[in-house]
This record gives sequence, structure tokens and C-alpha cells, in this order.
Amino acid sequence: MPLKQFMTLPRHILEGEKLHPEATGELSAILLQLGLAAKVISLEVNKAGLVEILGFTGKTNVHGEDVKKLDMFAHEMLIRAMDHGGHFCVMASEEDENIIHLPPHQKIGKYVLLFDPLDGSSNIEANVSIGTIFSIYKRISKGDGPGVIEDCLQPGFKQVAAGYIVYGPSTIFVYSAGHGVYGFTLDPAFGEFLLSHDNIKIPARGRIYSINEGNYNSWSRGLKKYIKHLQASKFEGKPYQLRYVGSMVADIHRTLLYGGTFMYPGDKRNPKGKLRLVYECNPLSFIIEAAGGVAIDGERRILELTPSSLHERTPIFAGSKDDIELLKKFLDEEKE
Ligand code: AHM
Ligand code: MG
Repeated sequence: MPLKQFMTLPRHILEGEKLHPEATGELSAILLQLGLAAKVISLEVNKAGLVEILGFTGKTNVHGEDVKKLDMFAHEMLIRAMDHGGHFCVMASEEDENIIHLPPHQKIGKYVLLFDPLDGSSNIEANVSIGTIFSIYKRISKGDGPGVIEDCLQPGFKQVAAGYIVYGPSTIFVYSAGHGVYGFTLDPAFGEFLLSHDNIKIPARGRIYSINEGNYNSWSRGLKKYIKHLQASKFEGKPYQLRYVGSMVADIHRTLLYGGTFMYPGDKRNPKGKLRLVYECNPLSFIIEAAGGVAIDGERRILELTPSSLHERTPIFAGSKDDIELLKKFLDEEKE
């Protein structure tokens, strides 16, 4: 590896900050702290098969789903890692029904942190990739007291930075502060994230589509036609490929690197699909767009949707620009 590639996550964040003379260093401090939390969660995830940690806590989360211990570990770790820097006025997590206030003795800051602590958790026991997703905004509420729910319900285009960590064969930290998307692989030997994916650009077209095809019968006519179209077509002389991990972070990460489409549509039973706008779709759409891709709910840009509640869901179609544009044509032609 050439020496110039020996770029650690902290060095990258701090060098990025120097390009913005107006920067106060706060965002850098937040990203550095998220990097630290990611390492701790990664260690715990890696131990998942070794310790008696798997199984249910007996509690269900706000979506009525079983909460596994690792989810709660990641949720609590992120709060503990992030609540004392004086940077945030409020936080919110997919594992908590309400907004999370900072402890009373902590300084209140101007940023807002939203996160899905451990996405794809149904994959944990099969040792399949899972991830953490985060999203950072500036507060919009007046004053310097605790933040309010409106601070957490901003449209995604207002994100200052967003990113995710995939816990897969390696742990990878991907982030964007709006200019470029960068990926860092954790070297387990000395515990540092090293730049492995510089200035990621999603290919304009890809050969892979990613969707839970088990729901085929509930899809709209337009979506069915689009998928049939892909199955009957070739890309660069070869058939299209279906890949679906069932962890959005992993499916989006692959889409970012190889191109193609990731889709979680609404259907007759669940018109808004399954994935959460605030915790999953906004941050991952921010990354996809920063890499030159497109993310829509079928009609509108995901980043322009204004969330009306913390746990609201939205259909999502995200990926390569040309692929999503073609998909949109199919959806538009068959509006029901
Ligand atoms: P989770 O937050 O409870 O883990 O659920 C979200 C996950 C996503 O990572 C993934 O894209 C989706 O659920 C898969 O859902 P399905 O099993 O319906 O295909
Ligand atoms: Mg999730």
C-alpha cells in the first residue's frame, strides 16, 4: 500500500476541517467520537457468537419487534459515547420511542444526533453483516436550552453529515460531510480506521438489483414490470443479478460500490414500506446522493420529505442514477 494511503479516520477528519476555515472543530469532534463508539460496538459485535449475549431481552421496541441484547448495547454505547461532549442539544435512536435529552449537568450544544444503533439485527444470529447508521443536523429551535422534537424532524437535505458502519468481514466506517463519501476499514491489529475507499462514486448504472422478492405479489404493477424488465434484459452482455442481504446498511454499501438499485417499496399492506425515514432512509440517501446516486420514495426525493414523526416509514428506491431514473419511468407509467 503506498504511504499516502496511510490515512487514518482522525487524520482525514482533521484535514477535512482545515479546508473550512470557518469550522469550529465541533463536527470533527463528533465524527471522531462516533469513530470511537464504532470501535467499541464492533468489538462487541465480533464477540456475538462467543458470549451468552444472543437471545431476547423479553422487551419489545416501539415497533413491536423483539429487541436483542446487542441492539441495546449499541444504543446505550452511542448515548454514553456522545452525550458528554457538549455538542448536542438532543438525540434520538431507533430503539427509543421518544427523543433523548442530554443529562441535566451536560453543556447543551447546537447539533442534533439521530441514529439506528444496530440495523439488520435479525441477521445477528446467522453472523451476517449488520450496521450502525447516524445522521447529524444543526438545531433549528431557538435558544440554547434542550432541543425539541422539531430539531429531529428536519428534512434530510438539512443533514450536515451522515454515515454508517458495517460490521461485516471487516468493519467499515463510511461518512460524508456533504463533500465526497469516504470509507475507512478498521485494522483490528492496532484498532484504527484506515482510508480504504477514497471519494466513493456510485457507478451511473449497475448490474445488481436488491429487493425482498418474497413480497412480489404485494408490489405495484409498475414495480413488477420493472423487475420483469431487468430479468429479461442484459447488462454489458450478462443477466442482471439479484442480491439481498436483508441488512439495509450492507445492501446500500454494496450498491454504493458496485452500482444498481436497492428497493424497499410500500405495498398494499404497508403503503409506507418498512424502513424508517429519520433513522435509515435519510442518512443513507444523503450518502447515496453525495456519491452521485439518487434516492426517491417513488415520486419525490427522499431528502426533501419532511418527517412528521420520529419513527415514520417511507418506501425507498436508491442507487445508480440511470437505474433509478428508469425505475421511476416504470412507476410513473403504471400509477394505480
Ligand atoms: P431493523 O431495523 O429491525 O433491523 O429492520 C430493518 C431491516 C433493514 O436493515 C433491511 O433492509 C430490512 O429490515 C429487511 O426487511 P425484510 O426482512 O422485510 O426484507
Ligand atoms: Mg434499522
